[in-house]
Amino acid sequence: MRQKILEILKKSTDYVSGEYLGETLGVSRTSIWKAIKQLRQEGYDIQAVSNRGYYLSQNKELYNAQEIEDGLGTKWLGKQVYFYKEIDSTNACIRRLAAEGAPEGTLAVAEAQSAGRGRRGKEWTSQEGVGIWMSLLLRPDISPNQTPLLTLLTGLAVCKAIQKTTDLPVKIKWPNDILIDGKKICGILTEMDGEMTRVNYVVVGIGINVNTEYFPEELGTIATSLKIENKGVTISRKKLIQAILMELEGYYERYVKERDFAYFYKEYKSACVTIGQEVYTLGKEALEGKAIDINPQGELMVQKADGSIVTIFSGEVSIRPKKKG
Ligand code: BT5
Repeated sequence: MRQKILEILKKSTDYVSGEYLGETLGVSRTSIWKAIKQLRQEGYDIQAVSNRGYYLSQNKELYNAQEIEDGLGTKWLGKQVYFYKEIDSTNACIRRLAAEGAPEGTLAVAEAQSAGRGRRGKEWTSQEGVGIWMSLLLRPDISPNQTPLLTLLTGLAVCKAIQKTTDLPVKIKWPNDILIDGKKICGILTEMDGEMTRVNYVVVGIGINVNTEYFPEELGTIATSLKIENKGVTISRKKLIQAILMELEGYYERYVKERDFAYFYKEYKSACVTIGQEVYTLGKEALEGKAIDINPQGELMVQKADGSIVTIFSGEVSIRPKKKG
């Protein structure tokens, strides 16, 4: 009933009487008043004036499950939303929901994360109220070694959605970062649960600095937010989530159907900032060279100083800053 009341109030430019609401929804005026009180507790700014009724002020945008579901144009992705004021990590949350049998497309969103993480246990700073911290549950019928491609598709979807919503010059740093002018605004963490040859489920975690104004010192030079880059103009998190889900649903359906990254790699390449740069990786298989291309399998091709070409399927690649002067 709360949802129906909200729908009516959102459409109306004037007060709506309790009597009208009661009649339309087939309930008593007391039930309407109780529902209104609950909506107010959830943060909706509803004014009540005797003899006139109820009026919803829509100056302040709310961010909750209902608002994300409202106006979401997808067929199945994000149709079941779990929303938390604070959670450890939305990726961990989706794992728990997946273990309980949650359906494909389930979305977890949090205002804040107390243990947001990046790859290999690195910390992901998830300040309250200013970012998109969300994870999706996918159950693709693909082999485990194809799952890194889901990171690339997600990156592409996020990039497209930001471009459509803001016009900002976003680029992808292969494989999982989205940057503006070299600074990170989004990271993607894809985790898989499965066996050697079978995927049980995949969790796609997306962290976006949307309306962040200040970063902790250690991120100051490497991170930025859409708001900072957008001349201080606040960006709607719910609209951005809806745009991302729309883009991603399209890419994912195509990928799972065709099982081929070749359909996307040209688009990915044109959004990718890594190509043409000097790059290096650390760790056991450390290497350095020039990123010369991305192949139709989504792998990064790196040419070493001796001219040989190595392909990297997934992992951490750093871009060597250009020398000044
Ligand atoms: C990532 O890891 O970039 C993946 C981040 C995924 C976060 C989402 S939020 C929702 C979901 N739930 C989770 O718990 N995680 C996902 P990686 O490439 O390993 O980058 C981690 C590094 O990024 C850190 O070591 C910092 O240097 C930097 N970093 C941390 N917080 C950041 C932020 N808010 N903005 C930009 N950079 C950040």
